[in-house]
Amino acid sequence: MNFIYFSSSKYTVKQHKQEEMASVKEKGKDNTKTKVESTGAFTKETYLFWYEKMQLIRKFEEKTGQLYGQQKIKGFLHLYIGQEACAAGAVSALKKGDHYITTYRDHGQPLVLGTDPKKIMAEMYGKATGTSKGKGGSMHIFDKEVNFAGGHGIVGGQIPLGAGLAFAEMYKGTDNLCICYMGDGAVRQGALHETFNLAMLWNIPVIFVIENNGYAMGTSVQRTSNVTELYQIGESYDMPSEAVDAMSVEEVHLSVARAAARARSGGGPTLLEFRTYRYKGHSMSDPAKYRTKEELDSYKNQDPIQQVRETILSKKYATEADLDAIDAQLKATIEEAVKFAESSPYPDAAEAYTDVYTQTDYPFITE
Ligand SMILES: Cc1ncc(C[n+]2csc(CCOP(=O)(O)OP(=O)(O)O)c2C)c(N)n1
Ligand SMILES: [Mg+2]
Repeated sequence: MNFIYFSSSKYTVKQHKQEEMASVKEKGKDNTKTKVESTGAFTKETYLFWYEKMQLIRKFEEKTGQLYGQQKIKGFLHLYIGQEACAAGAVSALKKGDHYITTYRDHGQPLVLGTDPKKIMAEMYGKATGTSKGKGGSMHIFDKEVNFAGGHGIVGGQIPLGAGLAFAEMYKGTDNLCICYMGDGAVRQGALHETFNLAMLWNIPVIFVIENNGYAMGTSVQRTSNVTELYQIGESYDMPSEAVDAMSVEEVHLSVARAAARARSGGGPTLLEFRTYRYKGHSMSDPAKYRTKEELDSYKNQDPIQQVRETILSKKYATEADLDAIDAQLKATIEEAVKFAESSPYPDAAEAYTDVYTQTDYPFITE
C-alpha cells in the first residue's frame, strides 16, 4: 500500500493542527451563545431550500409516527423531529461527491439529499421498492446515488466507517470528504477513540458530528459523562473542535463550511458538537418521563423551522401564502409516498438470501 498521503509531512500536519486549535479556541469556547450575525450572507434560495427540506423531514416523520400507531410501519422508528437543522445546514454547506453516514435516526439526511421520499416510505413499510429493498426498515436507509451510506443500528458502529469513506477519497486524490454523524451516547464507545486517533494521525478529510440531543435513550449526558462539553473530547486528540447551536440552521451551515474548507485544504478532521434536541421520545415506545415539559418547550421556542420561516417573512423572501403553498406541495408528496408504499409488494422470500455478504474463500471455514 502507498502511504504517501500521511507519511510525508507529519510534522507540518501536527503544527498546522496546533495552529488551528489555537484559532478555534481564540474564537471563544461558548460560541453557541453568539447568534449568527451574518444571516444576511445567505441567499433567498438557501433560506427556501432550508425551509422546504426541514419541513419535508418534519411532515414526513409526523406521518410516519401516525402510520406506526396504525401498525403499518413496524419494528423501530426513531424520529428526527427537532433536529432537522443538523441535516439541512450541513447539506447546504457541502458539495456533490461528499459522503454522509449516520445512526439509526436516519431519515433526515437522505430526505435533504434528495432521495425519493416514496422509496424511503416504502423501506419503512418493508416493501421491495424501498431503498434497501424492504430488508432494512427505518434504521437502514441507504442511497448510493446521493452518497448516503446509511443508517447504522450499532451505537458508534458508523464512526470508523465514516473515516474509511473519507480515507478512500483521500487515497484516490479527490477533494471529497465524509460527514459522519453520531449521537451523544456514542462518544464513550472505544470505536470513537480509535477512529479519532487514526483520523488525526493520517489527516483524514472527515467531519465528525456529535448530535448532542441531551439523552441516550432515557439517560442524560450528565449521568454518563464526566466531560459534558462534548466537543472537548476532540481536543484531547488535537482535533479542531467546536460547539454549535444546532437549533440555528445558519450556525450549522457556517460550522460545516469551516470544517469542510479545513478538510479540503489538507487540514484533516474536525469535531462539531451540534447542540440540538429531539422533540419526540427516543423511539416510538418511549414516554420520555426523564425530562420536563419546560425543558421540551424551551427548545420548541427556538424551533429551527419557525426561525427560518420568520427570517424568510421578515426579509420578504416569500409571503405566508408562498410558504403555505410549499407546505401543501409537501403534503401531496408525502401522501403520494404513502400510496406508493402501500401499493408496493413485499420482497420475495428468496430475497432473504440476496445482498448478504459471503466470502467463499474465507480461510477459517473448514466444512
Ligand atoms: C453498541 C450498542 N449498545 C447499545 C445499543 C442500544 N441503543 C440503541 S440507541 C441507544 C442510545 C444512543 O443514544 P445517542 O447516541 O445519544 O443517539 P440518539 O438516539 O440520541 O440520537 C442505545 C444505548 C446499541 N444499539 N448499540
Ligand atoms: Mg442522544
